[in-house]
Amino acid sequence: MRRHDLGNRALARAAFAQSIARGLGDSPRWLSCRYLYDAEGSALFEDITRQPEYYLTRTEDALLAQHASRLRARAGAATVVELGSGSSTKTRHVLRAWTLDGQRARYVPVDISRDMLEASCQTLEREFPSLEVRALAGTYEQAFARLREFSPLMLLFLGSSLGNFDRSDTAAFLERIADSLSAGDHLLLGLDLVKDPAVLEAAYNDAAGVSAAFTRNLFARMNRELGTELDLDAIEHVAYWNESRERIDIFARFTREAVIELPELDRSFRLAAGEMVLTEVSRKFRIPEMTAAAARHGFEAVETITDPDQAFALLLLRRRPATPVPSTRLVAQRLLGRARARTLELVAPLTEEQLTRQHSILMSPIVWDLGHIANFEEQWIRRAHDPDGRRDDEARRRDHLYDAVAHPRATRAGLPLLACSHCGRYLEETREQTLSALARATFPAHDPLLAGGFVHAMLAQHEAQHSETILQTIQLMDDITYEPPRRREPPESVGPLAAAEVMVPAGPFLMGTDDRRLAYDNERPAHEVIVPRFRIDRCPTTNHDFLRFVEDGGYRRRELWTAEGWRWRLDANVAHPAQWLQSSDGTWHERAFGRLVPLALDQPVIHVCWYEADAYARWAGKRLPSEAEWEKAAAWDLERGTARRYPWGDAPPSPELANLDQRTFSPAAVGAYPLGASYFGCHQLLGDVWEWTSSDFAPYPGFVAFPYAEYSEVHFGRGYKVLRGGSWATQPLVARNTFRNWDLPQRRQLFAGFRCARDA
Ligand code: AVI
Repeated sequence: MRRHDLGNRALARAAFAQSIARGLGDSPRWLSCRYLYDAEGSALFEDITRQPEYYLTRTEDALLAQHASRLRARAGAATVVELGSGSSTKTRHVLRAWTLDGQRARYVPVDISRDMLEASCQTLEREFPSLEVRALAGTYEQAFARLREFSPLMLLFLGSSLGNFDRSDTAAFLERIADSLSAGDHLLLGLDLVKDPAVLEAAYNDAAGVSAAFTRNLFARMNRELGTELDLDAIEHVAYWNESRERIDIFARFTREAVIELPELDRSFRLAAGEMVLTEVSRKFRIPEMTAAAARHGFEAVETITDPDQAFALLLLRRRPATPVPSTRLVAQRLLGRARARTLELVAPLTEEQLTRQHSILMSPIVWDLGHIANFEEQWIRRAHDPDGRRDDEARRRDHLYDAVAHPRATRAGLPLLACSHCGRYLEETREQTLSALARATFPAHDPLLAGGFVHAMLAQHEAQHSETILQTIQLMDDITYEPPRRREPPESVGPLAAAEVMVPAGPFLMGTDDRRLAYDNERPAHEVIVPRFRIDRCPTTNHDFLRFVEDGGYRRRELWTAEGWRWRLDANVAHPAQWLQSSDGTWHERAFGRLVPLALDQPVIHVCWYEADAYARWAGKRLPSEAEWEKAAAWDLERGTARRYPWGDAPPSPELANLDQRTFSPAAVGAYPLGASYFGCHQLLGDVWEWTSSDFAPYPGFVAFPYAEYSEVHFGRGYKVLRGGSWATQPLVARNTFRNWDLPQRRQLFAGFRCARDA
């Protein structure tokens, strides 16, 4: 946790600037309430809690004083963990009850401010001699990963702080808490209740003007930390009851035009006179709705405590035993079933001849891919379930025939491959054996092949990857118009994006993953990488951009190419991307699955090799991103200090988020997936086109080959370049921020494009 401590001043400043750019770049504009609480803001908030109109803290404090021992009786001698502990004042009532008569107890305050934690730890240990204090400095999200260590526990989230999230964030927050707690752990929420709007509005518009000073301090903080020169006298505090959303909305209203410059991000925002920026929401709760929401996230209500005026509530919840997740067996069956259905669907329109012929020396005949899928499955199921089982000669012959290392792609057509019908039977029979082994399988934690269904997920991923290879082969067939059984139009672009690039600040991030269920060995282990500040394009390079390079003589200008790139360019004798064609009247078309279509200028360029991407980047005065830069731009949430599984978060891919899953048969226009943007605001990082990076394929520090060296290890240091992100032809099962693909720099058959980066 310490490593990503946002207490580091430079990092905290960068996160603040980034957050402002995210909020002011949005419509309507907002600013994150996280940043209201610097030292000055926290002091002002303490002052708010003492104002006569602000009843919340007083009421909650009285409820805790009166009912702490009851809570102790209900929750048992659990460790008390508190989110956003601040100075831990209200918590003293709880700690008093927990340490009554010298009972030993443990308190784990979580706060972003290390200074605050150190000060309050010392005082608390002095005040409560039988209390062990274990502070966690970091964001809530970082703390969630550690909660299991402290179970049985009672997690406190007091002060109605849950009200400062908007509705979707509340649900996500509850879900994350539920995931991090163990069955039987408790959650104590302090909740301000819906009441007379006049009382509520007064609480956020105190007569002494402290609330106004609190809002204004956000801009004073910008002036202090980011060097903006805002006139604070021209900023008004506006807070009123939003009836339909049952919350107080708090705005900063600019009485004069103002400009917020963020030079480190190359961003500048003009705020018009009269413009209001949302700085905070403070939602008010109804107990039945809240207990229902908690129930949806796996909590049962244990106790509800309110004051006589029903102004405020303490809601004690208990984590129910996790609802049984679909069993490992069921998941394995589903993954394997889906991958197989897709393979068969994709090859269904092809004739025997098309399946058997070698269409390009770069690709296998498709029957080889099919036989290899079956053989790979046959071998791994045997290794997982019957490692000592004997292989007869026939089986060994099959193993040799479909050995990808022994037979390079160009030679595979010459092998005595199974005919299509035999191959179909081989796939079917192998799958029957797999499913019957699966029906009897256990998944012992000590067996890395079987634990969590690893080997079955690996087989499904392997087949999913081959389905993309098969699509590459079909794209290279010159005698067919391929009509897929199912096709979907991608969404339309929401229009040009405001900035062409985003700035990613310097600092550490966690690259890779420790996941052992789905991730490949080359994605492991998660490790800290420090990347200097850089700029990266918000979208992949489009056909429009690439055409400008072509028309500017990009393929003729030696100075734009590396020595090897130029050699390739001369040998291959190319002057445009692999599937482009120019008509005699000068117009450009693109060949896609046997169809000639006008070149779609707003789509990412596709079927370019690394050399072409590299030359383009040089022409544009940029460079390709390293894979660490790509992954940071895709995965890192600077404010939470955690990595996302997908650019948009942890929710699985869907057709609104990314162009994946072999349905569109083409990249989508840039700007078509605003909901899929990453924390830093990059679009279309997953799906559409694989993106070439500047990096050579190499192991991460601490890499261990598993379960076989031929997947990754034998390819390290062999001149392969890494691609990231996945294309429209990638199945969601193999699309994630940490996934690494690789190929030689001259290869153009991949559904690959790129985006550029540059130093900042
Ligand atoms: C911290 N939080 C629960 C306060 C509230 O009431 O929503 C923040 C606050 N903002 C203005 N006044 C109080």
